[in-house]
Amino acid sequence: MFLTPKSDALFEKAQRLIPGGVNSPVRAFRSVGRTPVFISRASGSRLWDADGNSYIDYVGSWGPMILGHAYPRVIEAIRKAALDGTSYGAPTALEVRMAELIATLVPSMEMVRMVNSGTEATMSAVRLARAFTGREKLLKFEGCYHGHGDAFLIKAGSGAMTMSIPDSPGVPAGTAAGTLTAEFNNVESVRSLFASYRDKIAAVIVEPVVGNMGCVPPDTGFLQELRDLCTANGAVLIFDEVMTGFRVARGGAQELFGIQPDLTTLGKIIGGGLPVGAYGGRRDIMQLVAPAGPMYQAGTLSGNPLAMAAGCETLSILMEETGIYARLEEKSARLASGIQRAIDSLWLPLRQNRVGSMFTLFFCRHAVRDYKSALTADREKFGAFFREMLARGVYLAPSQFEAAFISLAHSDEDIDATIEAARESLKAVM
Ligand code: KE4
Repeated sequence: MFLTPKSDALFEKAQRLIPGGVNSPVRAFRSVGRTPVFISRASGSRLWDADGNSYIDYVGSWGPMILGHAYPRVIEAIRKAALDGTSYGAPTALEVRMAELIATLVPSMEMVRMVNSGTEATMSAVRLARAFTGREKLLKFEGCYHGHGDAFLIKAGSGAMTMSIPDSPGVPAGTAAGTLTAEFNNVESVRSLFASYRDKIAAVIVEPVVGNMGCVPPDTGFLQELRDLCTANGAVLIFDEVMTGFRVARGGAQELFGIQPDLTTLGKIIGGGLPVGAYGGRRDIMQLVAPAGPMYQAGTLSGNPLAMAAGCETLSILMEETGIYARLEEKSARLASGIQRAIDSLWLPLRQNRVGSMFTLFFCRHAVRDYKSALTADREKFGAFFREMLARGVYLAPSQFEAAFISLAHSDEDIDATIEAARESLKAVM
């Protein structure tokens, strides 16, 4: 019997003090029909909850933990940095090192500014694109999530989609009017918006591989079409690689698909689990950012030494160790083919989408390639599957509209145990 009395008591208390008992909505497990487990520690591929239950973790803090939890070199880097103090509010050599690593691994990012979250990165990148072009409209895609900035909470994905509040109250009508929405993988929907708003669109922002309506890859040629349309219309192309950066390839989705955006936003992996975001790109655009230029953006803890130490160590490992992405691909392919065998043996109407080590199992019989098709998934069935897997010691992303992640720490035994748990869980719910 899978019991979580300590988590339940903690959640009871948390709800009196924290909205919904959590500090980020999707953690509340609301769409998967049970209360959350409270995590007490993590190591490698595993989490332990307050009741001592252990789980094979496929959330990885929503992407950052590509090396696995508590990776020794990263922990040591944080420990050493902390002995020299935790924050100075002044420039440090570590920030220069981080900028060098990013520029080396993502060559389109000629200059970069560190911030403290993916939301800050995307908000700043859009303000910069508006400053650079003198235009106001932002074009985003239904089901894509770029953080909780006002301009993005229009048909947003991730937790907003999970909770069916893709258009949040509190966003001023004027702000919402500044955001145009197109359909992912439908270049005609983009072309027609450019035809209607040609010289008013400052930027197109896209998750080059969507993680936030569940994992949805771009159709062949779609990203190139976006690149061409932005170039032809003088709009800034922003790749939101907060999730895909250093995840789907060492150089992110822009390396994988060979597309050069004008600006890129990063987060998650570049912090090694500490709060970090970044935006960067073409030098002629980035030179507008204060104090080099007039576009204002600032942050007390931007470039925090502990976060830089964790991030630099993580990126250094990803850069130094050969074969990391091949090993990640082997692990991911092993898991996907094992789950596919379970699906096929049970004749189930399920779909898997995967790009590298990010994936989603959709509870629907048709291909999921955009917001509309993602919405056809059976959330009840996904919730039941999630609960069955959790009880079998497998911690999936608690929403049908999220991506799950594999780390270097996931062993063959972890993966084979996950496949067996999936087979039993699918039998139990379908
Ligand atoms: P943060 O502000 O949460 O650091 O980053 C926002 C963000 C921006 N862009 C993309 C592509 C993202 O995936 C995110 C955040 N991702 C979600 C998971 N889908 C964070 C999890 C959460 O909201 O708790």
